[in-house]
Amino acid sequence: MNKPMEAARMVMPGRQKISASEAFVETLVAQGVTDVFGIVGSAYMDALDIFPAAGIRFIPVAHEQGAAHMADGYARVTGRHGVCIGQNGPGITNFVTAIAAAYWAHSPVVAITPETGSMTLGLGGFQETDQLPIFSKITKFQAHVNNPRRMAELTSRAFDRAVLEMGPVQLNIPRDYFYGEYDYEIPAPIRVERGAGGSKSLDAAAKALAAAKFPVIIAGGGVIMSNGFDAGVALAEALDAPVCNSYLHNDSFPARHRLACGPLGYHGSKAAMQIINQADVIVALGSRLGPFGVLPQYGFDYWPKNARLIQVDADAKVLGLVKKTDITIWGDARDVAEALTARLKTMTLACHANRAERLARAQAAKDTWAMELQTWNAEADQWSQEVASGSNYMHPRQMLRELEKAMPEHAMVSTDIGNICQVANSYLKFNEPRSMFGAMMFGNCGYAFPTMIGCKLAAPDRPAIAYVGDGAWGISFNELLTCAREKIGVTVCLFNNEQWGAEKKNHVDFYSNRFLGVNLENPSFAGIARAFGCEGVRVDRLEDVGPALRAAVKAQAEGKTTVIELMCTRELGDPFRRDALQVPKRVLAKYKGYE
Ligand SMILES: Cc1ncc(C[n+]2csc(CCOP(=O)(O)OP(=O)(O)O)c2C)c(N)n1
Ligand SMILES: [Mg+2]
Repeated sequence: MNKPMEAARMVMPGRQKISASEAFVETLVAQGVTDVFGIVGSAYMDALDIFPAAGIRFIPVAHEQGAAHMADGYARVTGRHGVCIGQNGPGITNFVTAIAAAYWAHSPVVAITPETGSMTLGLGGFQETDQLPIFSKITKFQAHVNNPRRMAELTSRAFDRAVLEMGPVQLNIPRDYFYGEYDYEIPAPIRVERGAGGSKSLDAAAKALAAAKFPVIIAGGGVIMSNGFDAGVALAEALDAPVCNSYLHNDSFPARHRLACGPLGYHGSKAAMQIINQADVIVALGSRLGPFGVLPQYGFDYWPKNARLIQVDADAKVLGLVKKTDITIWGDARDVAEALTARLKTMTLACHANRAERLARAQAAKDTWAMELQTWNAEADQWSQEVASGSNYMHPRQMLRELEKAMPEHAMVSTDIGNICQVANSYLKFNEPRSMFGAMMFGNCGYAFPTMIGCKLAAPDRPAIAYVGDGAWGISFNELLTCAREKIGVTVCLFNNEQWGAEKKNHVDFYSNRFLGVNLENPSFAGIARAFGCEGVRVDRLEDVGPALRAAVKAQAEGKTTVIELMCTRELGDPFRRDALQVPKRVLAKYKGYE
């Protein structure tokens, strides 16, 4: 750190009379904030004005939803807070979708929401809405600064709670409370050691594992959030237990490790499903076992009926919520993994006796799945075959394989919500944590691109790649402006199949191909990218996919964002919500035929 920056990052000592804006900004500094995403607004301009002097970069974006997604990506890469701010009223309501997404990504985002002035509250003035209820179900904590004298205290508490509870928080500040001078002391951040949970439950878990004949580990998001990647590997090696990634956490265990089986869940690894199906004891390490992530796949209800389940999570509220547990550990995934490994080292393990046979079975499942993927070039259903047969474009699976082959080391990849993005789950493999950024369970189209911009800002030396469908791109491409203006280099793999494919698949499967609102007529997205001051290339041949990705990643070093517009056939993989859709039944005569 250079000298002026060091001075900027020195927090005011002791108790002093300073302005409320200064107290706010000093608290951000104390909490380690160096980057804030948002759109400029008069509501907080008094504080914004002094961000540079505090060593805080303000990243102006195109849409506040983008700002909050960027904060989410930033937080998920660093494990530190991601921070976003906006104008009271519309600037704040624009955050909502992205904060809901951050909630289900367990991401410590701090949404700073200046609100209408306290002296006009309720009068229906300019840009007024009740900002607390809107976020009440999508934040872990809401701090409302009810008196400017409490600015530092409540700002600090919001930041503390975001990491304590691992989720977004709201800091609501009436805009007039940025003014005035009061006595403040800047609180030191509170960070707790979580620990491994109770020793009785750890002993019971170790005992169950020692007796297990076929233990299998599910490495969840908690492994990543607790920085427990290596501890997870050590536990797996102590048992020689195969490891499945939980849904959309393909970066929770190294893919190249001999015990790795790949992800469970939608378009996950068939090998992982076959292997966990044989388990007699499962350790769900840092996973809430979300219902969508454990649904039957490929027509296979793989969850073993008689296995004993040891669930470990730092959030007590998710323990036993979805799957009945036999042993329940309220603890930090890393600490629990270490505590279990230490116990197992002193015990005789039944699963060591049949190690060779177990691992051979697991390897066979992995080899079969790898071979199946290798030869799975196109979707086999009738509709997919018809639409693909007349097309010169790429089969999505073949294209995804080319991307997989060209994927650089240390890559960060975000995935959006869409059919091709979900099929990609089978082709995304990582060897280090904090590398995969799925849209998680809120499932909003438009997640991947802004999130990856936040990731890139937090980890500028890592290749940053967003997987986005053409429909979802329409929701999010405005942030190309941010990339061009701020010289942020990311790579967009834009899957152009000229349709909202994931929803169209439901029309095919349930609505007799009555297509409504799913076909897209697109402009040249590569051309639009260039018009925005970014790079744009259109690729419609498999052999060009890898070189295009490599060139685009290289351009990131110069702060250049590239949109690789990948032209795909309209074929579609398995649908998202087979579990939730029913064959339509019509009663009224006027709706006959709509069956
Ligand atoms: C904000 C939002 N709106 C609507 C949906 C419903 N939805 C889920 S997937 C999908 C289609 C995505 O299309 P596209 O991005 O083109 O990807 P594709 O399925 O074609 O690969 C839609 C509309 C959603 N998940 N999020
Ligand atoms: Mg599409």
